Amino acid sequence: MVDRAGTLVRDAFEQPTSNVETKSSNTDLVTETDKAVEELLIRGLSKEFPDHKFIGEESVSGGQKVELTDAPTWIIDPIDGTTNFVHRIPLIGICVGLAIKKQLRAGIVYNPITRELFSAQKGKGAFKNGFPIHVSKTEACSNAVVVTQIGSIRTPEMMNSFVQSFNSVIGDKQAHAHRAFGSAAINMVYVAQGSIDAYVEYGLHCWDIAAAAMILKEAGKPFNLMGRTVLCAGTPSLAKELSSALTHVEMETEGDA
Ligand code: LIP
Repeated sequence: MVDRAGTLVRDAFEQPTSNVETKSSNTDLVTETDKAVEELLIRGLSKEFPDHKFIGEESVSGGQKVELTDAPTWIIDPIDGTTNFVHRIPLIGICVGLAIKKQLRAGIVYNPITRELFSAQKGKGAFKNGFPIHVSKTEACSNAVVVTQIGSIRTPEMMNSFVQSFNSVIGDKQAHAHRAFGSAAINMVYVAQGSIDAYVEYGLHCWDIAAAAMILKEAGKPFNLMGRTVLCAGTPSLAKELSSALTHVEMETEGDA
């Protein structure tokens, strides 16, 4: 099913951009392809699992409540990195996560452009195109490639956090490099495969992170799915050092969590 969704996204990626709409703000984009992919995934999964529930980015934009209950729930972001998709930057992820009793059980992040399929199931490890992946062993910020990302929320608090944290991590601590790939899921699976050492972003939603969080969790990282913040790193000492260098933003949890 994710395969079919991938074909849909790849076909659209090869055509000129059309039908871009904005949602909560001018920096929050959606396309016909986002909606079509979400519909395809929900239709297909409901057929196989009629009792299961769904949290989908575009369904929530259409007015559905974010409700994570004990029921098996598929958490879907049809295209994580919609702005990349709109600008034809090939860093996007079709994200499908499964939570049962509010615990993540499985996750898939598929980049249909690069044909990289990241997957994990609880207790079975994390994989890319079938091969095991692992987080990096980097301990110190001065040896790390760090992703700090700002999303669609550009409040003064958010901007201040981003700029202060950038100065502190990249300037004061002299991290090896700064990157930002424009998709929470891609940032996270890159931590999972050890290409980058750490990633921080505030203001995310559960659909941005659920599938990739499962992949990271398989590397032993605890995760608050509804917390709207990601701070992940290959090692606990890097996470600790980074956390003390960041200007944090307090986020309210999502839904009733
Ligand atoms: C996007 C994220 C991106 C983040 C944006 C947004 P979308 O998701 O993956 O990294 O910075 O705030 O949430 O809207 O492309 O699915």
